Amino acid sequence: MNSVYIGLGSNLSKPQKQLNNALQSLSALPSSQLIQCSHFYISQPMGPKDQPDYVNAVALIETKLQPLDLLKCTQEIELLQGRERKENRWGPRTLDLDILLYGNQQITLPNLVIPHYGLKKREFVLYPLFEIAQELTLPCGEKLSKLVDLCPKNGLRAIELK
Ligand code: ROI
Repeated sequence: MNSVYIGLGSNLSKPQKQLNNALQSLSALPSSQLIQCSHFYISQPMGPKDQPDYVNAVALIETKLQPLDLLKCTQEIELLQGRERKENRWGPRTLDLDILLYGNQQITLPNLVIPHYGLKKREFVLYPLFEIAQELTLPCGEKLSKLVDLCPKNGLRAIELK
């Protein structure tokens, strides 16, 4: 089994519902188990500001799926939840699933780079990840706690559970 952290993000079509649906789908992946998910967080859009705030979270799964098979599955979930190909790179989206970390592996393929390139700088990835993995050290040897200390929160806040 491999421990894999997945970043979830949405800012269209009821973002919290999108994340809940995605977690449901992740929990149903073959040869996998959903172990944990962070709180949901409201975050300011990175990129153009003329789009709604995002809801972000990070989930931990244990899986026997190989990285590219897992990528195929996460892309399928994105498409099932109305992700459109025409969405521009920095524009709003119904669902983003990013494979952030796959065990301690470093992977560089044309369609898959792990650790995810945004991981070290993005508050909406670092803080939810830190919530569920306080002792984590990245494959490059850097401590997650150090990266979090260096990263401004930018107004990021956990959504209150009702
Ligand atoms: N901004 C935030 N806050 N959260 C995201 O998940 C997110 N995803 C994106 C871009 C457009 C870069 N901005 C984001 O893809």
